[in-house]
Amino acid sequence: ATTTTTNDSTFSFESYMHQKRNSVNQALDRMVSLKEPQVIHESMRYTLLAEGKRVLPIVCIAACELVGGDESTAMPAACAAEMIHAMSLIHDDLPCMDNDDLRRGKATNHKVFGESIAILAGDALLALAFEHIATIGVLPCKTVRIVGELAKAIGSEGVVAGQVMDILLTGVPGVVLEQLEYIHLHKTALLLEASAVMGAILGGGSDEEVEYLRTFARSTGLLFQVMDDILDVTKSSEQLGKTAGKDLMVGKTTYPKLIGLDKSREFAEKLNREAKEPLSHFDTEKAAPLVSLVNYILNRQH
Ligand code: GRG
Repeated sequence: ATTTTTNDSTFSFESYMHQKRNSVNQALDRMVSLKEPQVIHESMRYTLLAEGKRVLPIVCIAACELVGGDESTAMPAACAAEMIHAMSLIHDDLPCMDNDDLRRGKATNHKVFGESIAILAGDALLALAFEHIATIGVLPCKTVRIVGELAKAIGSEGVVAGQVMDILLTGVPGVVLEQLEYIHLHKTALLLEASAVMGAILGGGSDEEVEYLRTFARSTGLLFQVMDDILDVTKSSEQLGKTAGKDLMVGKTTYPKLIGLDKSREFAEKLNREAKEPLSHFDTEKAAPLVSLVNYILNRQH
């Protein structure tokens, strides 16, 4: 088991993740109950409640706890981040985007509910995310700040921008490192950043603490994608004869393709250090969950 030893205690990351995942799953279940029209709520629940790592909500909650807040204060924003993540997965899988058949170990949303309902389920999850944040019951100035952070992170200069660049550059020869980094930063890192920042704001963190958590999450988000690219190659070569990974998919640029496996691993190490540095400004024991999360991303095998 992965454990992080701090001054006088040992922190168990597995049990922390397990406990947080359970409370997030329960909150999500409550927030999107089955009501009329039945089919749209079924479709929303189908992807949202399917098994996922829940990295975004856990980072939101852990950031809130790190600055002295508690889990329940962060929960609406944590669930909002997961709702937006789920809606982006539903839309990303559509035939007009990545045209995927499988997600979270199940048939994709549009395969089960049809394209119209899948698009609408994504739209409704996006709206619901902001509804939950708006009714959070904290000081209005905090609500306004986190609404702004989240909206900026996902709009046409955020996740959407990343997806647009991904579409425009897929299949184009000569994609450069800066373009690949732009895609990963926007598609993946900015929503993680918003999750951490929302948690820190809700937990009452100072501006300095909020910025430390922003830097942590940005580097962690990039690290997640670099590791994904590396795993794709290592998994593909392990599974010779089986279906090749995404890396071998026509037209997709990845870090190992651009700079090779060794340099990709070096880059991951650099991001690992950059993710942990801002956490060194907090109490070691309190920062253990987020430090362990970085280790988990760095060491995950699937
Ligand atoms: C956000 C307004 C808005 C629109 C969406 C379709 C689209 C625009 C963007 C695509 C975003 C996308 C699919 C990014 C990839 C993010 C990512 C890291 C997915 C994999 O996440 P995991 O591995 O999945 O954490 P689980 O299932 O564990 O949650």
